Amino acid sequence: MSDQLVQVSREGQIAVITINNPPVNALSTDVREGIGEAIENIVADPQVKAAVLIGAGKTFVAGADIKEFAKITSEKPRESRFLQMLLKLEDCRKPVVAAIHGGAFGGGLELAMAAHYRVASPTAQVGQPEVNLGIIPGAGGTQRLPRLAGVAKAVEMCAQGSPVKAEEALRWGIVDQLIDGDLCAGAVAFARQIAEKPAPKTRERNEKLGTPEQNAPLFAAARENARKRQRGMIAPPAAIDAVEAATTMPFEEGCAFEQKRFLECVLSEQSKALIHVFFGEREVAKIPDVPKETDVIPVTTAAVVGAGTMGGGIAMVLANAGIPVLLKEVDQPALDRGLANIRKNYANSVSKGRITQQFMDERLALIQPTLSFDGFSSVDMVVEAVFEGMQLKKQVFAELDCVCKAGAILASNTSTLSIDEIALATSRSESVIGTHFFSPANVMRLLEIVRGRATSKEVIATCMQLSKKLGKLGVLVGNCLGFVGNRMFGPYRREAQFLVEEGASIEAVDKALFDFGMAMGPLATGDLAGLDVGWRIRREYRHLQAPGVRQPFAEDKLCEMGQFGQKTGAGWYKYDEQRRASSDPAVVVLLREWSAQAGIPQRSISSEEIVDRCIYALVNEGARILEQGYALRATDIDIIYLYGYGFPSYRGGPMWYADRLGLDKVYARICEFHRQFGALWEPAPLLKQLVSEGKTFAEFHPERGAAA
Ligand code: T1G
Repeated sequence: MSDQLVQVSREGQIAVITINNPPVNALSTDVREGIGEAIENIVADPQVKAAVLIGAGKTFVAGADIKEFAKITSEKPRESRFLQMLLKLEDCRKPVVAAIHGGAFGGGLELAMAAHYRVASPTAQVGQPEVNLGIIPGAGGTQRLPRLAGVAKAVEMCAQGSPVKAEEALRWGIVDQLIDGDLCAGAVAFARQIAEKPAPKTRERNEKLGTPEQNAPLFAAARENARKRQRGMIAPPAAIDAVEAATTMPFEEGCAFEQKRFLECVLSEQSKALIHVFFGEREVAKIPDVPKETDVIPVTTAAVVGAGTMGGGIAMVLANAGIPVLLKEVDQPALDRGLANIRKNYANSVSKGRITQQFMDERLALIQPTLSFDGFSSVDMVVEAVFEGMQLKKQVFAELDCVCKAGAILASNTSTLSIDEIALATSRSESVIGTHFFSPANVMRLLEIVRGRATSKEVIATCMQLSKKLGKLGVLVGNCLGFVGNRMFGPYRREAQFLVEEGASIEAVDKALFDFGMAMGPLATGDLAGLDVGWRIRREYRHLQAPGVRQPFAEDKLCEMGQFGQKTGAGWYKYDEQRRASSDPAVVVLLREWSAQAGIPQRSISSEEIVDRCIYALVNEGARILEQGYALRATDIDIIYLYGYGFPSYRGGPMWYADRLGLDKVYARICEFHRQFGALWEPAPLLKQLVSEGKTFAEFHPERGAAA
């Protein structure tokens, strides 16, 4: 087996060891053994003077086989066979050159660093992304990288997990040379040059490890940065500790320290959650009834109707992907406002060094403002982003139906309204789909793609594929009120309001969810998004509310007072010019009055109850969405909540979180709330069913024929 995965060929006196484990040459047990055997063979072969280690296919090595982590069951230190293989490679007396193309990530970079030299194609990337999986490098990465690149760069790469481009890797001494053109030929030529030279061992290169005095501020800054930017995650601090160990311990001891921290992390709930997210991000792209080979419609030109906050952001997303886009508004002042906003956003990114002025100018040139539908007849796709009202949207779609060419995709950025009803305004429902971007559209990664009853598979396949090109994570959902994300967010924010009406303070509710790991508390999130958005929708759908069922009143009352949140300088909190929030005593007083008028007894409420009511409200509604088939998998809901609603990635998403807690425990708590608060907390039938079957959301797959 290993000999297919690792092949050895010869270029004269240079052995070429090729790792061939598609699609990303993951270092499975067999691959690792194959490399070990190859090293033994070249050592034993007198003809061989040096060797090249290279990956077949699109990349060098994407790291350890993540699927194998599930086999690790105890923290008992174990002799890492991978570490041993790397020591054997490093001790090989014939120099080995790692030739990197695509990516050398995690164990892939550790393998390359155990080699004696590293060359790379200019487009290659290297990195230690393990923290994104809730772990740390486990095969000497935290010990060899600081010896090659210095402590500062190593701690940044291991704690933040971001990839480094080849040019920068060369600058930091991680790679020794960039090879243009044929990488293998270039690497063999390089190997010939160094064949007679001594084989430098990375583990013996201590000159870049610095002194405790030099390193102390570095590690302090790295820990502070991790505390702020990777709040709640255990792997980044562990990675910093391991790199620090490299500066205070001999190599072998440093590796043992790293191994111990690696095992702690890989057995943690956080790592299981983040690995679920890793594979989930890839699984959401798979639509059971829309196979990979489904025809897609080329989208080389586009148009956006509405240059408001969302329309402008969507136009930027399309332009950033190199797609020329018409941006239509109803009048010049509105168009000017939209364009000014776009320019401001780009200028902001230029000032922060995220993009170049040239990139900004090129993108702006792709955005063509217009006040008419001229030119719409030739575009491949239109995204409508006008005000959230059914009448207006149907009017726009009726106009698009007249002006757009046959086969053009007609998409709506609605965040709640029925795609099927919007499609009725056209003669081509099969071309109508929902593309729900999240604000700010040019920043948020999530794209909720809403399948209408008649939407064709080609249109679905096209939008799923296009989402990747736009740098978005496309998740396909069914057409129900609020789709998946907002439909679940309703009960979540409902409970947050109820808790305040029952006596919890605004700050306590937001703090409890923030401490749970949400990017922002539910009430502050309302102020950011604008309380009036939900208010308008509640008023439009008041007729659907079940009579006699308790409804939150606080936000409606704030909106009736014109307090829509940040955009009006006051909502749940009051805001200064820099939009910094502070508590608003006037709102606190009003809340108590409103609760008294509503006859709601006040009580002190624990943060545990606050979290349970908000998060379990998400889970219960998620279960309904699954059983009704508006989401393909529980994983899809998790990915939506991570990338659209700031749910902590290290908890895996609401459905995964519930599965790990134990659905029986979640169900029992929801039954308790049902008894205490009534019909709104009726447990979802699916939850009850899975508990009775001892199953999890992860094991549940809505039968085909459901809406999503
Ligand atoms: N293990 C197992 N499967 C993997 C994998 C891996 N390391 N990397 C990718 N896959 C699968 C993936 O699920 C998908 O499967 C297919 O390959 C193509 O991937 C010892 C402990 C390299 C940038 O974190 O970031 O090393 O969906 O769709 O967009 O210290 O894959 O087709 O069935 O992502 O071109 C550290 C993980 C591991 C890098 C390519 N390494 N991979 O992106 O393709 S821990 C990583 C990636 C470790 C050591 C430690 C990306 C990629 P399917 P894809 P892509």
